[in-house]
Amino acid sequence: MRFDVITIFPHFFDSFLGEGIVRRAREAGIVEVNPVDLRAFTEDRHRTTDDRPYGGGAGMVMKPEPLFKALDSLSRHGGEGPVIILSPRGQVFNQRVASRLASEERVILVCGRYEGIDQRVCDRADMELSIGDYVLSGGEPAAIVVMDAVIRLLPGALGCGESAETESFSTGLLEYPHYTRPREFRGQGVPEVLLSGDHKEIERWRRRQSLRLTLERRPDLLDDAALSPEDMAYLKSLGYKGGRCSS
Ligand code: 9D3
Repeated sequence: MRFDVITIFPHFFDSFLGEGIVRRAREAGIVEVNPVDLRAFTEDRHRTTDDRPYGGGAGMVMKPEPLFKALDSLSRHGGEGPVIILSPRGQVFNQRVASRLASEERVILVCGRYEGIDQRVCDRADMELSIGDYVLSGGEPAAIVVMDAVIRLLPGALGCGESAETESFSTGLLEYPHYTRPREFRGQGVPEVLLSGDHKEIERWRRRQSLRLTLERRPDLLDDAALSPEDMAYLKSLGYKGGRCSS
């Protein structure tokens, strides 16, 4: 798979590309990431990529000409795949979108800066993606989030011990608490059940911890989780009022 990332800060991606899973995936030829310097597609002496908004108002808008030139130059090198603009007004990125993108041969990401991007560029794109409801300084951190989530889904990207969640989060619930050595740390022990060697009991404890945490922190996830009658009984004992078909 190949990502082309159009940006005015091509070096923003250096550490992302140079470390960890992403570095390994690149070295293994599983993914190619090509930061494209938008300023290379400007023609004026100041290499201008933004201008004042028609209609007035605060802030600057990214000019269409350099972005169109960058997109044209990329699509000339073979079929282009979806063009995706990172934008706070886009569809919110999630694991489902990541899975869908992981099946593409090529994706072009456009990182905005300033208040926004000329609408004619948005009209040329296939979709806009946001990574959530908070304000970033530009699309670059969002592009990293999207690429990271997609790359780890590519076959062979993770080591043998690691397993990628394929659809949604694997169980649809938050993870249970993890413990490792030492058995006592600064006066705090480890739940007795985890030391018992009773695998059935351990599994039951972990499931209940997952259910309890999800109910406390992310009750919205319970709507789509696959819950057994035993799960439902446990949740009800904790005061959970929801369940299938509740509206
Ligand atoms: C005043 C309206 N602002 C929108 C919330 C303007 C604005 C703020 C920040 C326009 C662009 C930006 C820069 N953000 C991104 O480019 C961005 C983003 C984000 O801010 N939050 C979540 N996802 C994304 S993806 C790209």
